[in-house]
Amino acid sequence: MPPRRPVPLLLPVLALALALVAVPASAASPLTVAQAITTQSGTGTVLGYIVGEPTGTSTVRFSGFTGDTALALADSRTETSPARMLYVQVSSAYRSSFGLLSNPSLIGRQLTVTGTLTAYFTHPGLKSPSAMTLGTTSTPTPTPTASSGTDAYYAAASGKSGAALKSALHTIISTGATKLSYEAVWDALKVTDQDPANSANVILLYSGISRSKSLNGGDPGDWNREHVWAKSHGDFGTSAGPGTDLHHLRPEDVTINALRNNKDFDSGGSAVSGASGNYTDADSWEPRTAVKGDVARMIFYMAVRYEGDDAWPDLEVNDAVTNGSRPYLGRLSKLLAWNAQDPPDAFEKNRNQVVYASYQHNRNPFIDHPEWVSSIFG
Ligand SMILES: [Ca+2]
Ligand SMILES: [Ca+2]
Repeated sequence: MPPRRPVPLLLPVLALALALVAVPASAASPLTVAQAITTQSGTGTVLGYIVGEPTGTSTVRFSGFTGDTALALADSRTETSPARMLYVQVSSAYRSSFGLLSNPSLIGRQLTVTGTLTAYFTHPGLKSPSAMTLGTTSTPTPTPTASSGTDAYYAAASGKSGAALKSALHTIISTGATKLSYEAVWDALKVTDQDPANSANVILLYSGISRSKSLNGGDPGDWNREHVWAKSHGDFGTSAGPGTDLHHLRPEDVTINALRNNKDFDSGGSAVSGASGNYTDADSWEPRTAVKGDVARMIFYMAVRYEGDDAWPDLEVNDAVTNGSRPYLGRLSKLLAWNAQDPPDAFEKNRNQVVYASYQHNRNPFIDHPEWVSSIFG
């Protein structure tokens, strides 16, 4: 090839010209939240994740929102430090679409906002927005950053295995966890289990049916709150604690929920009418293939979360299907196999993140690290 002499000369010139153009053109390349925090002057466009509702200079509400007038943006969906958040004023024109009281499911969504970069609540902020646009997806893409983003959360478990890992995880997921009321679980499930294809609906766990959020209740055709760890196994009821723990509560059709009853999990039985792919016999329930791993990881979470060091029984997994009201749930060998055959997907990962960021502020470690199941229970 002949040498193309002008190109090497032009490239630095072009790069310089682009740099000069790009700096003031904030619309072309939005600021990160970190950049916006240090650039508190003029008009700017910022891209970040909606993580909460500012209530003071150094306080942000992550659930139970009380107003539509302000939201907090961060560069990470899992950010909990207000110091790394930008406080955004939601002016009246935007409140019905972007206020968190009216739209709690916006937590975790990406937002692009243009406005005046100036203090709000005596905190780095953005006021008088002239444009607000949501990102295109509410489901975090399962990128490597999703797991590397939780490294700090699991730091105390680093390098551990077996009983030591279980103990470390128990401390991590119990410390500072928020307990919901049973009533609050209704609204939470409408967010955690929202149908990604229809924001008016939730996905029912066993049946896989997409059903209107407004059909929550106790009548046939309604959906209700299924305790995947059956609440009679330890008899923990529905006061704030294991009976209201979102990590194992899922929407399910009232009739299907009653059929599952308090059975342990195992393979086999007759096909369940109204819940395709599920099987049941006198003493066990086999969930559909797509949620077998989800069920297993919920059960393993419960066994680690509840260790008998609080007001609640020590829940444990065993290989039986005749546990009745004892604080055990089986069958371990099947749950281990299901965890391996059905790894976490985007829906399950998103759910874990929403429970963490918006409600309980604890995670299911086995969704972030399914390999820890065999280390502890294998
Ligand atoms: Ca699954
Ligand atoms: Ca336990």
